[in-house]
Amino acid sequence: LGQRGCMLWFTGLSGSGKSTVACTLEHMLHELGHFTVLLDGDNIRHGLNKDLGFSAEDRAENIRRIGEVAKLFADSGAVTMTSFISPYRADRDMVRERCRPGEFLEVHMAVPIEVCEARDPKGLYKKARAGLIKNFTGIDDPYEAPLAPEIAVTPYDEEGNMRSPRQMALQILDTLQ
Ligand code: GGZ
Repeated sequence: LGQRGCMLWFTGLSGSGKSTVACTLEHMLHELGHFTVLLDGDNIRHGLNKDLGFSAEDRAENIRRIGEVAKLFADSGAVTMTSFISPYRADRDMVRERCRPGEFLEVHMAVPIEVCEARDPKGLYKKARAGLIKNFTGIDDPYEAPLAPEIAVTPYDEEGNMRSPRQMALQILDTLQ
């Protein structure tokens, strides 16, 4: 952490908890006096990127623009968190290559699809299974998991208990500090 700002790039399936954990972590960082920015679907896909859909090309452009915006904030000293599926390794690596060494930290929400689908908070998996949503990540569209993420967040602890969003955020904070 420190004064320089950085980018915490959350990646994972729909329903993996990216936004919930990023939001929890943002509150913790605030408490510690850090300047933070959180970019997610609500403030990006409904605004800057509302012209983009979910084809591979549009997802790539979505991630490219988010990367550029995130870099502006990170270079201004903010701990910048992004919460997007970002399913393609090449798209994430492109953002990483635009960053200073150590600026880009990939946070993999390593939650199995079975768990995400069982949660299905917005009923999107159900719709995708029924063919009502096409190209849904994990169902009929790919998700390329990071090969060497700086931080991997797993949904269960060593005893097999489900971790809370707070515990997951603390795990990330520990790694950062
Ligand atoms: C995946 C989709 C799709 C398709 C709509 N595939 O759970 P959510 O609702 O809130 O998060 C998903 C969000 C994914 O947008 P991203 O900008 O994160 O995607 S990417 O990084 O791949 O560009 C989901 C909803 O949008 N959604 N259609 N086909 N998720």
